[in-house]
Amino acid sequence: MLLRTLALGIFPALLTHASITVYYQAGQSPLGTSTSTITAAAANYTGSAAYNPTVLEAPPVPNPAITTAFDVQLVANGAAPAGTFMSITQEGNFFGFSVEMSVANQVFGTNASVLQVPFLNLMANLQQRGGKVQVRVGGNTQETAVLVDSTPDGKILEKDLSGLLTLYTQTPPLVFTRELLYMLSNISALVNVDWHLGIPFNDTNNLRLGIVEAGEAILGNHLIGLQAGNEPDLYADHQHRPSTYSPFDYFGEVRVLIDAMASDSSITNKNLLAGPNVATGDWTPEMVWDTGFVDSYSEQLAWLGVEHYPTDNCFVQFGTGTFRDPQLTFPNYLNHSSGQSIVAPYLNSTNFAQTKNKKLIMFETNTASCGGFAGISDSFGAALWGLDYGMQMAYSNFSAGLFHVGGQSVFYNVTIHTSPNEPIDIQPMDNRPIYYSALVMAEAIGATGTAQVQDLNANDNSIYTLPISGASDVTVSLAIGGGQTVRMGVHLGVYLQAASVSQKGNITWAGQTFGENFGSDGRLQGSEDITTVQCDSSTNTCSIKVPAHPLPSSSSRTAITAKKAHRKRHCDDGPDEDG
Ligand SMILES: *[C@@H]1O[C@H](CO)[C@@H](O)[C@H](O)[C@H]1NC(C)=O
Ligand SMILES: *[C@@H]1O[C@H](CO)[C@@H](O)[C@H](O)[C@H]1NC(C)=O
Ligand SMILES: *[C@@H]1O[C@H](CO)[C@@H](O)[C@H](O)[C@H]1NC(C)=O
Ligand SMILES: CC(=O)N[C@H]1CO[C@H](CO)[C@@H](O)[C@@H]1O
Repeated sequence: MLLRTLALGIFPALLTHASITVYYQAGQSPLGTSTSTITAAAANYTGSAAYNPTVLEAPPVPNPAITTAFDVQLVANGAAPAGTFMSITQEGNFFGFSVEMSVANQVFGTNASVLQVPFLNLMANLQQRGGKVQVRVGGNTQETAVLVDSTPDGKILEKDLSGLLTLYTQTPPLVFTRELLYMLSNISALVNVDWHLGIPFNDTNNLRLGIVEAGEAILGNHLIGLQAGNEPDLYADHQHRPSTYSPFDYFGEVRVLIDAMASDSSITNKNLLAGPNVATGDWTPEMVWDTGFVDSYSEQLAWLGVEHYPTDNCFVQFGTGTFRDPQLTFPNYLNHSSGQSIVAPYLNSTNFAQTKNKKLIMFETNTASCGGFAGISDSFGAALWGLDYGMQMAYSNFSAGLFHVGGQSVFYNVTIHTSPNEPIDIQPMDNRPIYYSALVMAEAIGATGTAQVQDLNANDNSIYTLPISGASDVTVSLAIGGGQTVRMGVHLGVYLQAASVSQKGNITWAGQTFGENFGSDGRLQGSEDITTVQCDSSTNTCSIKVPAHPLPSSSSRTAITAKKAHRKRHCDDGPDEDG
């Protein structure tokens, strides 16, 4: 049983082994004394989005201030306090990744014999905590991907930049070889990673099932899902289908796919499909459910899927849509409402999925489409946001949330290797704050497969993070009810912290870190820093302190050397790749 309270800032969690985990957001800069601001270097920066140096000002403390001492009553054995529910059981691979197909060779390796070692370490960190990891390889670039026997220069994938598909997505057509799939398979031979692949849907009159045939043959049981197309509700907007294209048309195309797979003797498992993978842009999921999609294809559907970003930054990437100032947008990511409002349109669908005995996955998400925001997507605030949103998805009965990696042209990558044009096995990776969200989530949910997540609406349902002044430490009194008792002095706390929500890099989880946002080998550095939480067995409560500034470390840390420094709502594409 995993119990969780409140929003960004304080997540006391009671784990099965009765240790207490507090995910801590440390203090933001006090109002008016913010030290970091957009520097001249950032203003003049012209490089790729992934290395944009913009550091925003930490938003001001909520006004009125939040209550700094409050009680949280936990109820034992799966019972939920009034007004909140227990989620379905969740697995340790809940928080996974979505990797745009065109950047597979910037994340996983060069080919099957040259794997990206830091990536293996990152997956191993998650496996150690959650037992397994899931990664989706797909996105807009899956739609035109063609499996070929070889490429002229021997690479595992090639983009045809001269053949940009449409004015709208600017997504390059892609060719790839079986070697890409061998690379994934060789990863799974070392770390417990399962894969979702995407079936190209650009031309369902001439389906290309090579990725299904080869994917199954090469990945075996590590292939767990096959997405039937990507964001079909945007096909008309992206000019990939006529403007009349409807959920019924998509329904019909999936029938064509199922029939083609049925008559393909090279495909043994015909029941791994995932759909409808709507962006929830032009269609709601209900519009697809109401075609009879799930009942008609129940046997073939292993997963139900959606994809969504809370907002977009298309104005900056493409000059279209609404300009959103990152500084003014930042506070939207720093409260508990953000995750709740992204998830709200899907609550009916997670319920619907349960009535059909299916699992709903958020196949692609991150801070904002069209690449995320400078100074938000790569800040500590994004780590807290990703964790709160991930927990909210789990609480809301999604079965996974996969955070997107889009390449050098986006601000939000979870991890990406530092120099894509150099041989990469010895290259460090750039680990972004969202990876810490994954780490914490894997540790909190664990590998039992029995964890349930609950939003306790703590502190009178306050949506806000902790006060930003060091004078405003918060103390949570966690009371354990229902006959469970606490033992004095044996409870341990670990903190996720940084000096400011706007900080890039040098985040710590239990005292350990990947250092700066740039250049890590994927191993956590430093010794684990675990705090003892005082519990009182006479009152059955534990007092958890959540200071508004970073705790002094109880151990020394090894610093890592830094190496270097939808158009409208349907623009979920970066200029080159991404989602
Ligand atoms: C894999 O990539 C390495 C480094 O670029 C190269 O030396 C090797 O020949 C490649 N292997 C294959 C099978 O293409
Ligand atoms: C929930 O989804 C089902 C299936 O699409 C639909 O029939 C029902 O009307 C939806 N309910 C609400 C409240 O939207
Ligand atoms: C999640 O599913 C459980 C089990 O069906 C249900 O009791 C709970 O209300 C659901 N939670 C939400 C937020 O819909
Ligand atoms: C375990 C596994 O999948 N090994 C594969 C690694 O990749 C090579 C191709 O380069 C395959 O031949 C191996 O089977």
